[in-house]
Amino acid sequence: MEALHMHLAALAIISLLIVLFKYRFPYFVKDVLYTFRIARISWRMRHILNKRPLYTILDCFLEAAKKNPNKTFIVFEGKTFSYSEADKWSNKVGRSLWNHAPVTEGDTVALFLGNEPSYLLIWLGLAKIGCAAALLNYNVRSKSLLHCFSCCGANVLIVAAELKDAVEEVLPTLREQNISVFLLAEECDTEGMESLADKIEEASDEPLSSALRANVTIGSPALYIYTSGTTGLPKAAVITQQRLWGASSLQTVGGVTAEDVVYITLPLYHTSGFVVGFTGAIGSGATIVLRRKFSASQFWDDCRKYNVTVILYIGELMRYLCSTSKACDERDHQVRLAIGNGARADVWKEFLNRFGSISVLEIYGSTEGNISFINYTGKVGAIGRVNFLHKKAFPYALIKYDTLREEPVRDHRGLCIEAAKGEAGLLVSKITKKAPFLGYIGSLQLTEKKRLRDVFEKGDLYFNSGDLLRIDQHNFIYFHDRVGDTFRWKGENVATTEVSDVFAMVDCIQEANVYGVRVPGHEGRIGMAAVTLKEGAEFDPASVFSQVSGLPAYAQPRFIRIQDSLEMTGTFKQIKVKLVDEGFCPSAVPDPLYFLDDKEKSYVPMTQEIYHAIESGSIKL
Ligand SMILES: *[C@@H]1O[C@H](CO)[C@@H](O)[C@H](O)[C@H]1NC(C)=O
Ligand SMILES: *[C@@H]1O[C@H](CO)[C@@H](O)[C@H](O)[C@H]1NC(C)=O
Ligand SMILES: *[C@@H]1O[C@H](CO)[C@@H](O)[C@H](O)[C@H]1NC(C)=O
Ligand SMILES: *[C@@H]1O[C@H](CO)[C@@H](O)[C@H](O)[C@H]1NC(C)=O
Ligand SMILES: *[C@@H]1O[C@H](CO)[C@@H](O)[C@H](O)[C@H]1NC(C)=O
Ligand SMILES: CC(=O)N[C@H]1CO[C@H](CO)[C@@H](O)[C@@H]1O
Repeated sequence: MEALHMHLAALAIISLLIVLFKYRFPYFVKDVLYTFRIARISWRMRHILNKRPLYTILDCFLEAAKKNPNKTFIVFEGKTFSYSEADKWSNKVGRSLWNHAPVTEGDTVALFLGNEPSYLLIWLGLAKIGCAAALLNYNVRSKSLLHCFSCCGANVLIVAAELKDAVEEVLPTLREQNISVFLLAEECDTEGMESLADKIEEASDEPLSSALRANVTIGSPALYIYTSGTTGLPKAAVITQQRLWGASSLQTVGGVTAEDVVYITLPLYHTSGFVVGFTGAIGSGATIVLRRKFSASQFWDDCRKYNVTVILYIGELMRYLCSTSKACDERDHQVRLAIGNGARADVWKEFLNRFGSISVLEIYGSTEGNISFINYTGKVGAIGRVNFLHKKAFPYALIKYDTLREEPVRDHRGLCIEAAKGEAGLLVSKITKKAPFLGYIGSLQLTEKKRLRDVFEKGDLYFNSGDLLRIDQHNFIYFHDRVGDTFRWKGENVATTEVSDVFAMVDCIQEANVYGVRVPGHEGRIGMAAVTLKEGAEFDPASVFSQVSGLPAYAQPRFIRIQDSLEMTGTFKQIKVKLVDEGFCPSAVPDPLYFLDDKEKSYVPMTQEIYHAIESGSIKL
């Protein structure tokens, strides 16, 4: 009896200690498990990178094609390609380019194509002859297209049939530079452009000798991906073979296996679509369901039709899915994992609410950046957690940032200052051998702009992410805003996404793009919003005002501009620069304009009179 009591007491004490420990360190187990998982994946990665001969993503594909030739690799508009078919077709591509285009190992070929299987198969073909691909955004035209093309150093351009017109526009310049242009069609009668589809058709599908790519190393470029900034022209970031493996392993982090079906609706010219989706699926051996364009109304139907288990998202895509009208079968699907970035806490919650318990792998990172976080704790809204070992391996910090001057705050010694817990700070990560910043091709100046020196010591070197993050008391990391997406008014920082989220709650409003505009005689910028209305809805000034009045006065948009549609980049990022430049003068803005009238406690139509009153200072803002 006595012994039993002793045992029970001991048990009680141990339980109490466990409870106390969990209370004090609630995330200890998750942190440890995560660390183990990452350590295991890093170990596997090192093993892959150290293999001799070199083992690239292409080798991984070839191995899968040998092992499971009949397994479905790509599904597109009802057509399927098995691993073996994809292998053969890409042999034809590689061979026809080798024979007809002036390319050899180490060259770069630019791809100007929409989402279609050829995109993926041409990349495989290029990899087989040791060439890199530059993934041109199919929305760019004229000057921008020429800029993107020439900055990657390619001498060959492959164009989708439907994009022929866009290339014809710039063809004279391309011909001057002796660029070979191939059209992905059976025939082509434009002078200076050759057809490619017929050449691929004729080429043999026999394997290409690995001697053609014998000089490829782990540091060779595999891809050039353009990052779409909101200002200036796009920049080409180099994705080496090593980096390609690194980013492709995200599916492994999420536990994706060869049993999975991955649904790609994001454009293939971006990292999320091409690397996280396509080469990631090669890494995990999964099947890919590819779609030409994202469609919110078709999304779940496709998932059901093709037994999709893994989806890729960006924040806006999640928002679009949540704004579709409810369907009774919207939880009827097999999707278990969503991989992506940019999910805002409210949309994320709503997404789980509506579409069932889908595990969300939210990744923070950028195409060219050197630091990444993932959410492993199941905390909705957080992009990750400060983890001692992660921070030791990849030193990073959040530093105080002056959003008005758009530069880090520096102390009297000229060094940066770490942001306090709970305060938004600029994420910078130390550039080291393990975490290099490879920069943008052909632009030292742009590369230099992303480098930050003298951060904590004279002479040190960091990568400037351009993102403001926040770390809370429990060490959870949250995305706050892009640096360019914050403006300062009356000495306060306004995060534009925060204000747009408020507009999303107004009945009549479909979408809002919030930005800051300059006012004569004032420091900083005042808030303005471009909005679109829901179909058939009227602008309702009173209800807009009642939502907006919940914001601090400095964050309330003083002007609203109603547009038919909001201009976006290819990945649905809102374009603000033009709107900022156009400002709020009624004679310069072609759309209906409203002004927040303090006295009326509502939005009133903006007039030339009000504009002059603001200019002269008789209306105080
Ligand atoms: C793949 O399919 C072909 C033709 O249907 C068949 O001859 C072959 O044995 C299959 N290969 C494997 C490994 O199942
Ligand atoms: C243009 O390219 C062709 C082969 O593609 C080559 O024979 C020719 O010399 C090049 N001309 C110039 C001016 O570079
Ligand atoms: C590989 O590099 C060596 C030395 O630079 C060169 O001689 C050889 O031609 C290259 N191989 C190919 C396939 O380009
Ligand atoms: C999806 O799964 C069901 C049940 O397992 C199966 O009958 C169907 O053929 C699958 N569809 C596809 C496109 O693989
Ligand atoms: C991230 O958080 C979500 C909470 O929605 C959770 O479902 C998911 O499993 C988490 N991701 C990982 C990899 O743990
Ligand atoms: C943490 C992180 O993303 N580190 C990356 C830094 O860059 C190298 C190579 O470019 C990658 O291999 C690392 O994964």
